[in-house]
This record gives sequence, C-alpha cells and structure tokens, in this order.
Amino acid sequence: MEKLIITAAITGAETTKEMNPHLPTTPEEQARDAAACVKAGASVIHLHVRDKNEKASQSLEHFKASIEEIRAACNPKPIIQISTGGAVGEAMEKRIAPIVHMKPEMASLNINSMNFGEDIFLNHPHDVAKLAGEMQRLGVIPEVETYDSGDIELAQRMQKKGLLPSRIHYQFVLGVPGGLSGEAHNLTHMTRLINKEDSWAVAGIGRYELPMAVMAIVMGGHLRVGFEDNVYYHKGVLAKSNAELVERIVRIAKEVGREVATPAEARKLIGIAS
Ligand code: KMH
Ligand code: ZN
Repeated sequence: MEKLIITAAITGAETTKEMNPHLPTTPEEQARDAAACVKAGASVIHLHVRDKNEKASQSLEHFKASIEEIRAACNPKPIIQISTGGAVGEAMEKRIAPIVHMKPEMASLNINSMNFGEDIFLNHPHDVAKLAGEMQRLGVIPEVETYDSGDIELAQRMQKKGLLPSRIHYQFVLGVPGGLSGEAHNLTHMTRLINKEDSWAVAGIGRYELPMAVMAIVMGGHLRVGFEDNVYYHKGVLAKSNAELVERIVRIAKEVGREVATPAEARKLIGIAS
C-alpha cells in the first residue's frame, strides 16, 4: 500500500470557538496548530482563513498572513491546500481570487450544489468550469470534494470535457446533512465508482470522522481530520487541539502497519512537482 497522506483541516469556515475554544482562527494560532499537526504526521493543511472578528474570509490579505505564518512555523513544509469552497454563500469571484493571485500547490474544488445543513452550498456549473479551468491554467492540483456518489459521475463528465486532470484526487466528504452519510458501505460504494488511476481520501464529518479514517487506513486510501469536520475527541469530550486528532490517527496507522507520508512523499503521490 502507498504511504498514508494525512490532511489536517484545522479551521474550516463554519466551526466556531463556541463549539471548541481551541479552534485556531488567527494566523498565529493557525501556524501553531499546523506546525503541531505536521510534527505529528500531517502532510497537507486544508486552509480556510478568518478575519479579525473570526468570520470566514476569502480575502487575499488573510490568506497571505496565514500562509506566511504557517510556512515559517512548519518544518518540513506541508502542502497548503487553499479552500475554494469558502463559507456557504460566499461569492464565486472571492472563492477564485486566492487561486489566481497565490497559485497554491493545491486547492479544493467543489463541483456540485447541495443542501448543506440548513444552508445551500451553491456551485453553478459555469462557475465550477471557470474555477477548474483556472486551476488547470495555473498548474494548481485540484482536490475534488465529493459529498455524494453522483458527484463522482459529474467529475468524470468534467474530466471528459478536459476540465479535470486524467488522474483525479478525490476527497469524499461524508456526513454533511444533505450529502451521503459516513457509513462504511457508503465509503466502499464511493471507492468503487472512481477510476483505477485516481486517488482518494475521506473526511468523515462529526462522529463519522474516526471510523472513516480507520477505514481509509486499512483500505489504502488517504484521510482528513481536524476541527473543520469534527471538534470532539470522544463523544462529549472536546479535542484539545487539531494535533491530538492527527496523533491518534498516526498511532492507529502505525499499529496496523500503514506508513505515514512526509510532505515530500505526499507531493510525489499527488503529482505535485517539488
Ligand atoms: N465550508 C463548506 C461550505 C472546501 O473547503 O472546499 C465548504 C468547504 C469545502 O469547506
Ligand atoms: Zn473546507
């Protein structure tokens, strides 16, 4: 099996300090958490940023500040994966801007619209095509976020139109109310739909985070943990940090003999030129 790529989704757009007071929201807090996650074994940081009032932001100023601090704090340097999903309701121009201006190694790409809890996560086909096209033009590797099995067929249609690379890296985000839940059979169903040259990771939301991560370890996929998806360590017990969630996964992976990828190894696996 190839080495395990662990992504830490340290902040998110919807998680608040009321949900977990340890949520990192400033560049300094994000750098501290990212460094601890990388030290624990994470090779990718999925990044959302906040403004001074802790509100989700897609502004270049906030991304630049956080990325600068994270790069300075982390050794080795993780892949920083900018979120183009943003918060529900964010304008598409603002979601595209960090890609065009900052040309990150990797960025998330949401290709379908859906109910997202009590909100609507809107991804108009024209906007998705524009965003995917910009990523291709700039050499930014997309991580295709898929919340339901039909999203995979949609990604394959986009691939045929030349909007996605010949080898797609998927993130199966399972457990969003409005998408597919994080039951074991749903994950195996998703993995059966992708092409053999593709790669996948899974992000289980809330109580699904740990079982989905454990399945990914034994199935040969990759995984994501962190406060964007889940703020608990156990039922009713808040996690003390993002790193605590990464450390647990690394312990489990080691116990079952799955080696954890360094950032350099993750770049090779994902196809990022270093
Ligand atoms: N905040 C969610 C509505 C992504 O980062 O690409 C979308 C999201 C996905 O977090
Ligand atoms: Zn996100």
